[in-house]
Amino acid sequence: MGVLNVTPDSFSDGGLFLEPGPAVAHGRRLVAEGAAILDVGGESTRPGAAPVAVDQELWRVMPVIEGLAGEAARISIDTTKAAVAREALAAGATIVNDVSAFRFDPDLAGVTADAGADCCLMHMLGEPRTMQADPRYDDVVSEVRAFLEERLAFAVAQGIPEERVWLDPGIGFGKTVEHNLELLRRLDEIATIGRPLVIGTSRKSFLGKITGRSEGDRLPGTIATSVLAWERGATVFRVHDVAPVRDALAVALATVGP
Ligand code: PMM
Repeated sequence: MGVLNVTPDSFSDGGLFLEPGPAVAHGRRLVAEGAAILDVGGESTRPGAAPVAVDQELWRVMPVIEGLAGEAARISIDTTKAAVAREALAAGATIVNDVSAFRFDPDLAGVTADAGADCCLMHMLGEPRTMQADPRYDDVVSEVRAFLEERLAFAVAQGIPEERVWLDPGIGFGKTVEHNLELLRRLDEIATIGRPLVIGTSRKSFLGKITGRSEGDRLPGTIATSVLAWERGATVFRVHDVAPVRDALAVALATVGP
């Protein structure tokens, strides 16, 4: 899953692809690099980020989705808003990636169900504005696991078939470095829920805290964590650098015996 942020303020690619032309070109590049999914987002979820109005978000993402609708990759809309998902799905998106796991907009699950779309439900402690202010858990893995099971049940109750739900522990969303590492260490416990597991470590700040590297130099950490996550059950990898992560995963996969 290649990251395509059409935002002025996302932490590593904010402002790079605000115009539809460069954003669509970048999406095509990610497909050429081997992305099976393009995750298009118009609202930054970085810690402390301010919410974006529906109109503004639509204005950012719709030309990009329309421009990429014919490409050889599925399009996922990274939004918490039903109104944005509705338009995106009508224009060709087939996956709803909601970092709030249907908590922020009561209508988003219904829109997803009606469209017959797949969805990715992610764990976040609270909301982006406040999530990194002293996050605490008794046991981060069992709490994230219980949350994801509860949101999966909610989605099914709202009419989304279980087979259409993917889950994501939400690396960096209301978590300290230790919480992120514990989730990666014990990711197999979350995989036992039995739904496809999405993981997004790409260029995130915990990699910088470990290596001392800035955002553009965190690819080795992204690769290491993606391969470890694959070994522990992840099957969808949300990354900025598609080609190198794909190569790393291809090599990891080749080590599995016949
Ligand atoms: N991370 C970000 C945004 N959306 N969605 C999912 N499912 N999982 C993630 O880890 C995730 C996400 C933040 O990263 P960005 O600013 O690079 O988009």
